Order: sequence, then structure tokens, then C-alpha cells
Amino acid sequence: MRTQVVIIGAGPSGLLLGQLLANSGIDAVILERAERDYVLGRVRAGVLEQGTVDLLDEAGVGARMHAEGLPHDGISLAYGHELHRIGLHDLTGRRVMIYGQTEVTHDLMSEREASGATTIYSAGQVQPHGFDGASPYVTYEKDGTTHRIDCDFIAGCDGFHGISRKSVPPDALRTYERAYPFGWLGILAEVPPADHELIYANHPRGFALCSMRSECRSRYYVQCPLDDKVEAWSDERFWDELRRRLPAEAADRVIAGPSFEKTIAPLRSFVAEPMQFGRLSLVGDAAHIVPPTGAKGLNLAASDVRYLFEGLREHYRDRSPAALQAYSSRALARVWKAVRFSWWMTTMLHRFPDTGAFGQRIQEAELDYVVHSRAASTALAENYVGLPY
Ligand code: RFL
Ligand code: PHB
Repeated sequence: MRTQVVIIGAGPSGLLLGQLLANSGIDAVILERAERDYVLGRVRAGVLEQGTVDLLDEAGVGARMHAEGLPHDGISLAYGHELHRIGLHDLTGRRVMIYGQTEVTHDLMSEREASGATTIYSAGQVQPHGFDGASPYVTYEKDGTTHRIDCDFIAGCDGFHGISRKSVPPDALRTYERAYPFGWLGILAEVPPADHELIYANHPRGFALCSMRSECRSRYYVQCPLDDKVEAWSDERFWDELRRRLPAEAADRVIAGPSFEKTIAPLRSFVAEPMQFGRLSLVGDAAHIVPPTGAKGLNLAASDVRYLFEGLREHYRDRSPAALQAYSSRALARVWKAVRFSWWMTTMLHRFPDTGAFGQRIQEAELDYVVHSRAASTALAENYVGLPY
């Protein structure tokens, strides 16, 4: 088989890139290791930047998002028993959209299926080859047979544990990493959210986040030790801990109910540089990971896709290599700013092993400065709604 672009991974990066390419008449095949329903079942991000919303519109998959998503004009920071609102829209003229990654994936898959473009699920042993030369190709196994797809370019959209980054010679890659000494325990429950906007809470017992998927479905998180087991967290214990970490006015509005998803995720910052090796480009989580505190993971994947798409479109349409050659440097400039913002939010809001009484007061002083200084609130808001592409 031959195609123009092989995309490895059918997460949001791979599907969105596939859609934009298909709309521009560029052929792409997506190879995905997992089954379709497994990919759809993963519960992850929930906050879309305006730029991500615009890109989904450009890809022609925005209709349901606009009908069912919740535009938010602000967030609240909680500390010292009080809630303080940051007016994102008042400060920046921009807003965010609450619309789950599961729904984004669903919309992209439906559109791809309707267009008849090829996606191969349950593809085993996917391996990119020859990307440092002019004739790259990708091999994979399906139903006991090894297949080969020749192509012009390979897009590694296969997440942090994928094969694409691992296929690059280690001496061509520089990595930067920070692991955080705690995790997030997250639940979904069919109950109305505690507030109409998100609440990020700093508390001496640890961080808590009140988020949502809709007006009747809530997503809540509490910081927990990395080695905690989900089984140790009954629903009752979770609701109790969440309420203890929120100011009374928010805690009183938390409506408890049975959880139907409960997982613990580690937090990490990671960047691999460069994001391009000859004809292989790394996109989204394959190249970088951020802790979820800034809600940036999915949004960075979208901005990478936009830069790579522009490069590929200019290559095919205008025979111009400049934008494709600039992919890594353009993407990394935006990535590092989101890595910094996510690290800063994480540092300001979580309890670290050495936080202690002094560290707690420093965090509260920083939060007090952020919410009472227009300059500092604006800096947070600009980053939260998403820096320009
Ligand atoms: P994904 O979503 O990981 O998709 C990669 C796809 O590649 C497939 N794959 C392979 N396919 C073929 N061959 C191989 N060898 C392959 N190896 C892997 C995988 O099966 C998968 O389908 O990466 P992508 O597309 O770059 O999208 C990135 C986002 O998913 C990610 O940034 C966010 O979900 C991060 N993230 C969160 N971000 C937020 O903004 N807010 C959140 O609340 C939030 N929660 C999360 C998260 C990521 C999590 N992970 C990765 C474990 C919670 C979790 C648990
Ligand atoms: C979520 O709704 O899952 C969510 C929202 C905001 C974050 C992280 C996760 O910062």
C-alpha cells in the first residue's frame, strides 16, 4: 500500500491531523494499536482553549461541541477558606469550552468513518522505517500478516508510550523531565457540578479540583499519594476528602453520588527535542507531557497538529518546504510556555513533601497576589485560555 502520510495513533492528535489532511485532499492512513472502542472509552481532558475550538471548527467537526459544550468565562481559585474568581473573558476577551476529550474523539472518528478514510485499529508491532531518507515506510501486523505502507511522511501521534519517539536514535534526542511526588485521583459522577465554573483549590490537606462534563455530570479530582490504590478510596471517602479541601460555600454545594469512573494518574512534565527527524514528526503526548493542572495536554496536541498540518499543506500545495522545516521550532516555542504554566500552577496549588507551614503561607501569599493584582490575574488568564499560535 502507498499513501502520502502515515499517522501512527488514533488519539486526538492523530484523528485531528487526519481530518485536516483529508479536507485538503492529502491522503493519510491511521494505524492504531488499540481497538476503536478502547480508544473511545478513555476519560481524559475536559477543557478546550479557544484555539482548539477554532481548529475543530476548521476541521469541520465542531457542530456537536457548540451544541453540547459549555463555554466558560472564568475559573475560581480557592485558598484560605475562600473562593476568588478569575474573570478569563473580562481579562483576555477569550473563553474556554468544557467538552470532554471522549466527545472530541467520538466526533473525529464519526467524521473520518463518514469520509471513508482508512483507519486500521488493532494494528500490532507498528514500526516506522527509513525516515532519515527520502522513502519512509511503516510496517505493522494484522491478522497474523505483516503489512507495509510506503509514504512521504510519518506523523508520530502515538502518545507518551508510543513507538515513534522510541524509534529515533537516542543521540538525536534531548529529553527534559520532572516527576511530581503525588498523583490525582479522579472520579466521574452523574451529579450536577458544585459550581457553574471550575474550582482549583489549594488546601493544607492537598489540592482539589471541581470540574464537569455537563450540567448533570461532574468530574472531581483530589491530590493523593502516588502509591495509593483506587480500592482504598470508597466513594464515601472521596466525597468526604473533597469537601474538606474546599471552602464551606463550595463544599456545601457538592452533591455526592455513585462514581462510575475512578482512576489515579501520576503527574509529570516531559519534553523531547527536537520534534522532527527527517520525515518523522512527533505530535502531542509523543513529544511532551504536562501535569493536568493547567489543562494543557490536549490543547498542546492541537497546536502541534495545526503547525504540522500547515507544513504538510504548504509542502503539497505550494511545493514550499519552509513551514514543514520550521515545525519543531514553532511547536516547541509554544510547548515550553505551556510546560512552564502547567509547572507553575502545579507548584502553587499542590502540597509537596517539603511544603510545611512556611511553604503553605508562601503559596497562599502567591495566590493572594495572583487574585488581587490585575497584572498577575491577566498573566494566569492569558495562559489558561491559551497563548496565541
Ligand atoms: P493519546 O491520546 O495518548 O493517543 C495516542 C494514541 O496512540 C496509540 N498508540 C499506538 N498506536 C500504534 N502503535 C503504537 N505503538 C502505539 N502506541 C500508542 C494509543 O493507543 C492512542 O490511541 O495522545 P495524543 O493524541 O497526543 O493526545 C494527547 C492527549 O490525550 C493528552 O495530552 C491528554 O489527555 C492529557 N491528559 C489530560 N489533559 C488535559 O488537558 N486535562 C486532563 O484532565 C487530562 N487528563 C491526560 C489525563 C492524560 C492521561 N494519560 C495519558 C494517561 C488523564 C490521563 C490518565
Ligand atoms: C477535567 O475536567 O478533567 C479537567 C479540567 C481542568 C484541568 C484538568 C482536568 O486542569
